[in-house]
Amino acid sequence: MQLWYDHPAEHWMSEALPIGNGRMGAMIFGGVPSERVQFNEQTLWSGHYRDDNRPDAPSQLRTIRSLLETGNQWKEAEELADKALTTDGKAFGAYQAFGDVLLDFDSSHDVVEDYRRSLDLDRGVVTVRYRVGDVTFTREYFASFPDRVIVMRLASDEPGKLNLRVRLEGAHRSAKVTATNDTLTLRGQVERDGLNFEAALGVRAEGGEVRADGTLLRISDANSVILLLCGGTDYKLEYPTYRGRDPHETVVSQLSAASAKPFDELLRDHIDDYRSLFDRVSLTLGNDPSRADLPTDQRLRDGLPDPALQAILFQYGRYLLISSSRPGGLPANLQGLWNDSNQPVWKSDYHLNINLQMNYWLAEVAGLSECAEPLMRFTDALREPGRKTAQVHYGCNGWVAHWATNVWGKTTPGSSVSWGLFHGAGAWLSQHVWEHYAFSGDTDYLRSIGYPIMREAAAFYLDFLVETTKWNLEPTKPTNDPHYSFWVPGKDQRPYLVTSPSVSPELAFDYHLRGGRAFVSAGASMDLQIIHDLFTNCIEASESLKVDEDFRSRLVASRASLLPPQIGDRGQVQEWAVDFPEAEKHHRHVSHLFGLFPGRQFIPETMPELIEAARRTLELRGDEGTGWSKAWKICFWARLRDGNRAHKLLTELMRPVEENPEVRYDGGGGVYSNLLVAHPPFQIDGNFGTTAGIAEMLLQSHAGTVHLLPALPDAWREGRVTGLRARGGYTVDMTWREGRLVDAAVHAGLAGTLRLRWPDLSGAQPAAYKTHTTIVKPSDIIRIVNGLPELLE
Ligand code: FUC
Repeated sequence: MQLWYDHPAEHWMSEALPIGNGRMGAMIFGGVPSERVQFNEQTLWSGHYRDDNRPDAPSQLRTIRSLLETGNQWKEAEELADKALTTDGKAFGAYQAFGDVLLDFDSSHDVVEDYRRSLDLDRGVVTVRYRVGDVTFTREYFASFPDRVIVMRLASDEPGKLNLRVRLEGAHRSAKVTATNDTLTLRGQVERDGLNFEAALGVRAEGGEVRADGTLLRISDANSVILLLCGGTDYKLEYPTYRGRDPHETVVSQLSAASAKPFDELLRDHIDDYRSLFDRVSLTLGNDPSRADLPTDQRLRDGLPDPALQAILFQYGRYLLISSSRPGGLPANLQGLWNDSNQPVWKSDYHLNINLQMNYWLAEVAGLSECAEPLMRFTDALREPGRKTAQVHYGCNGWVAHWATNVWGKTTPGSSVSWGLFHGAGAWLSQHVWEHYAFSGDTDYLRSIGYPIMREAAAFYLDFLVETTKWNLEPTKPTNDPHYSFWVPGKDQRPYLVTSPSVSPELAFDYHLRGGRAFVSAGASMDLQIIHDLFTNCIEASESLKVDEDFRSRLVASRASLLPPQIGDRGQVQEWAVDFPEAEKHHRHVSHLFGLFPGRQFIPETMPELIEAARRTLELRGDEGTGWSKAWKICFWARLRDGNRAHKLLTELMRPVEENPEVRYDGGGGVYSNLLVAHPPFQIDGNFGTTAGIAEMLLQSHAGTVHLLPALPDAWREGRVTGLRARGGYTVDMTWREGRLVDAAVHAGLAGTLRLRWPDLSGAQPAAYKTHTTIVKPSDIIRIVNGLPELLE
């Protein structure tokens, strides 16, 4: 399975091909006669930790809440919140570029033929091949997780043909390069007393000569050349200094260890490691060999039905996660770990109001559970600063985090309440912690790591939630216009628990009484759905662990009092507790459907009204959006079991987008020719979310049932998938033809009760399902052949 092109990349964002080992990443241009390999190391950030919690916040919080309670004082509440709760974000910093490896070949490479640049997803290797006269030159590039280096090999099929200069350039003013006989070293410090960084490039030639010339290396008449790149910083994920040891010793020792290995061994160890993850899942959609022979960018531009290209995009998401998120490292940021700028868009940070979470939606279901380890560790490390923010900022127990974070433990609100006041991030991250257990059944993990994180996130909301008892429940003015009545939760006027203040990520509402537009209210639906999910997960976790009975009872009681999702005048799920119209009808966030996906609150079998309202919400929002927004909508429609609509969104997401660094919020989503998803600009959540969406079309397991092919589109007439994972420890293989499941094997990894659901073969409309329930033990295999289940032991 390959991405391939018949020309070198000109543009970093849209054409270069990414490699990575979960620490370092590189973008390969494949240029001739000059090659640029732009590289990163994921800890290289500007900024630093700063305690910007505001001790004055709790007293103002009381006033903000009372303004929200009295009704129709949205603007006043928002203005005060903007003054009293926000922080200036001065120390936030940004993910940084590290540098470039530059190779300048001699002038014989000015004209080349039979050029091919490819990324082999089956091996995790980029290859560039071309011919100069009768001589074929081949370059291979990969990033090795076991050896912690980026490896490049240049070779020709005739001896002595490689003549080139090798340079190393840093992306910071302070970066200095020094050369010894066969190594270039780059060292510097991020501006304003920031992190120290060091990278080393070791060069080994077979035949010919390598010699230092000032700050570069000259290679003459070599048969082949191996370049090994490694780099690091003195960053450490540890509150509050976030500083560790100087990188020098580690860089030197990693380079010398890798240098001691022959190329073939480095390659073999890389492929073994990579395939141990990648090979777990296979996906075949359609089989038109004529399209596979075309360059990837042409396949995209053609815009023809190309299910096999959709399968490549699915696997590419898995490739990108394996490349950017490995145990011991940091999680994938907004650009994974690829970044060529010191002022990247949104600082290439960790946005927590959808983006970081979306990066990991695929991890468990697509067989890459280990790749989520960085997210778990990162979440765990946010607890300590988050605990302080909960206490100082809100006077609450537990831990809290807001709209975005960095590598410096930022947990306070941002500089504007409009986007920066979203406080559900810690609770939302805790969902991933739970999912890791739901898929693996790993009780030790749950006890020692998962449950403490979740429990503390829940403790925050037990304190933070407010009761609506003393609120103004009456319409402020007798009128039929629902926007005049301030508070009509549940229309039954019983007291509910809500968050206050509260925002629905990045979207304002219009209010009619006194007229105006605001972001801040109480009880935005997303908050309450996230809390519902968190409390449910905590309740189930504490039951599994047989701990914390009292705490569990509190959660059960509070969950029952949360304001439930409301259905508004247009038949939609309300985004806010009041049925406000949204300031932007087609806004990219669809926060109020959290309970549909990634949550598990909206279930077709038990909540048909809410499901219908969710459908209506999506119709009103429309299918357009940024890359990640469209990916989310694929997931939503999959959960609504509408495979054709999910497929429509997938097809639209695969429209080719030209590189343009400007941010577009409306309708610009698509893919670049290197298949990175465009927000625009490039933002990797769209890739990860798409892989998750495709998995969700094929298999679901969030509601206690393993549901096979819940949203198979007509366009995927036949196909096969192996290795998808379902909650409860199952691994699922399926083959379908003519849109019908012909064979499935569900492998049990744990003891339990398997509830299976799959589409009825009759093709009835609306879809009918068959079900089967059975007790399983580890290594049991349940097969469904021609619509009938059998147990293979
Ligand atoms: C969220 C989105 C933006 C962008 C940013 C990184 O705030 O609303 O579209 O994706 O994250």
